[in-house]
Amino acid sequence: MTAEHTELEAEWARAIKALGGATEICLACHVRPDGDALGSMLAVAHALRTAGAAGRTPPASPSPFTAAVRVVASFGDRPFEIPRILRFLPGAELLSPPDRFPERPQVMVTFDAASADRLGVLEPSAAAAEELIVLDHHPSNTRFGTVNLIDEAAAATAVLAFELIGRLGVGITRDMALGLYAGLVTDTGSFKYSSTSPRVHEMAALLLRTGIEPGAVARELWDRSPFGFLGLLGAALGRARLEPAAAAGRGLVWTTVTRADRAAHGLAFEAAESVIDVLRRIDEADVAVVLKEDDDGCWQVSARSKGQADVGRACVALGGGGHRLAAGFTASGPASDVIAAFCRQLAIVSAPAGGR
Ligand SMILES: [Mn+2]
Repeated sequence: MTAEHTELEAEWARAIKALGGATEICLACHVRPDGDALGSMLAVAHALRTAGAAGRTPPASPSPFTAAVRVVASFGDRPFEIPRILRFLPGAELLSPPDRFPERPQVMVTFDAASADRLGVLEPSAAAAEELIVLDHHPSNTRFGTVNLIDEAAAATAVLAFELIGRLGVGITRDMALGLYAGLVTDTGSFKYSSTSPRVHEMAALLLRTGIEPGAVARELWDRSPFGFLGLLGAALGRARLEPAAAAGRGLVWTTVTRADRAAHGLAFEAAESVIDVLRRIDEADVAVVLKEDDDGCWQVSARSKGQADVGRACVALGGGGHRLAAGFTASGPASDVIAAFCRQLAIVSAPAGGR
């Protein structure tokens, strides 16, 4: 057993103890949640409701809870809206808007948030929480909790949420499985990315045994768009640029999705999310970048690498976060300046092509 593993084991014990002693548990995932953030949180919300209720029954049950538990779950977006593609996840009734989130939670758990500012308007609640359990897998995590369950080797936060549910002694139901599976397929790109370990498929197998339908999940997450999306995609792809010299000569392809594009087709911000999946196919570029203009006029920048460039380090240097092959940051100003700044960071973190 490695020292790292022993340390993580001690954190798990602290987490279960803190949860078991709580009468109110407040869950929060990062703003503009993706399938991993919201899916993991909802799965744990379902589990806590089960385990918390079990706390009222005699000690024969494996539940660590000694009293009935109230569960609050939210994320710090105003307006508070569940992203359209995630509305199929069971548990919307378990969510409350951030205004109803306790200002000083007894025990708070965060999901898939690499730093406290990713909690949006719920950041002050995290700072004031008596016990703050951080569940995450981003290498850039700032360890802002009192208990940090951070495993960079985990393919998704859903892997850690699955582990937590197991340690609470709760059996996985179909509702929990849908959330966890959404997290797993979101963060592994439907089992396409190199994070797809044997452990990922083993977990997926256990989830599928609850009867969830993987085809239906994929259709909800990726294979649906209103007709206007084609117009937005056409506009974004039409102004894509290839920068062959970027990323130490490995190439970078980039484009923008503006507010005007979205307004022209009546689309919300999240419609821009899948544009990166087209750009990242391009053979001439190791790196793909999409600048998505949000409703406040800021660029939400998504970056992907095929394996050579470390876009995570470049994004962290620009105030963002993420993984080596998938990361992001926020910026303002002309798009070409933002790309130039990103390319400078990439040059710093990239070894020359052909070298090591
Ligand atoms: Mn994640």
